[in-house]
Amino acid sequence: MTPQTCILYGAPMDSGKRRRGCLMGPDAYRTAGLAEALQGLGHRVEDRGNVGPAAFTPAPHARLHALEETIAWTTALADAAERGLQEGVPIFMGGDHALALGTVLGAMRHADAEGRPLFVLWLDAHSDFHTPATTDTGNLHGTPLGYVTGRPDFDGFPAIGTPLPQENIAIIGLRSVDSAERAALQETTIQRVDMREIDETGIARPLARFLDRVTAANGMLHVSLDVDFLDPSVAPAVGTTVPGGATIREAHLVMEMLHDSGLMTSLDLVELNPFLDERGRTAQVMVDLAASALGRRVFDRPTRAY
Ligand code: 5AB
Ligand code: MN
Ligand code: MN
Ligand code: MN
Repeated sequence: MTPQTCILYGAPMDSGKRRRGCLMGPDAYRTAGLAEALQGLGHRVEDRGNVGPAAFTPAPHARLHALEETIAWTTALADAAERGLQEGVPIFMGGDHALALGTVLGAMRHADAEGRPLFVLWLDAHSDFHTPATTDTGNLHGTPLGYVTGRPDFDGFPAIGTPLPQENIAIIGLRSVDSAERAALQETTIQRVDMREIDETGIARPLARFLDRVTAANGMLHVSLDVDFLDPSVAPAVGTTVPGGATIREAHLVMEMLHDSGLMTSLDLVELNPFLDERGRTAQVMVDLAASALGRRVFDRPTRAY
């Protein structure tokens, strides 16, 4: 296995939705031993501590929750991601999924500078394709894919430059898409893999199809792993559980295939809410999945029960 420089950033962002607790995520990953797990695989690991939002002035807003704070985080995380990518594989320990507004933007800037296309793999029950104008809940953790693809109404957010091409995105694990998102998604070329397709064909085939496209384009690959990609029975610590999610086996297979591909250039671990966890089991599952994406083999898996 090729040793890599893994750069850990805590992103205790909690402004992407109303239910609190994701701000404890980074410490849960540290407690569950993320750095040690990656070091144990032979990687160089640096924990750069926590990122914080740029300065902001909160303003009351009728519909959107914590808009100014979310924009301030987006600015700071885009900078961190762009810098981290110059030095290694940045791994963002979230924090809710609104953090990807920033991390994907930073990855877009970096890929642009490298003259390479960026691809994004979104592992999630949800499509997170809203805009500030279409979200019913006002929770901006449901908007990052809308933002990076250049959908309208992201007033006040950093300008994205050239939008991420739709055909460079795959969303795997879908089983909860709002009607406004569905209507918009159907007009796109985003590769959408729902749980029915996974049940019918397995998860490896659609993933391999996507990874082949990344390879063919010599692309960089940002992976965004939402805890609710997993079934709530194995990953209860998330505010937006949806039954019928990926199993431990499916999730590890995805991570192992990512490692074998050698394509992953940055990673988000998002939506862990340690306040909702059971003796740290969800944090532990997420650490194990990150380790699989960085080279842990099936026979290295601990026998610990989650
Ligand atoms: B997550 C919902 N579509 O817009 C909304 O967890 C849920 O980052 C969004 O995937 C879930 O609020 C956002 C109902
Ligand atoms: Mn999400
Ligand atoms: Mn989700
Ligand atoms: Mn969620």
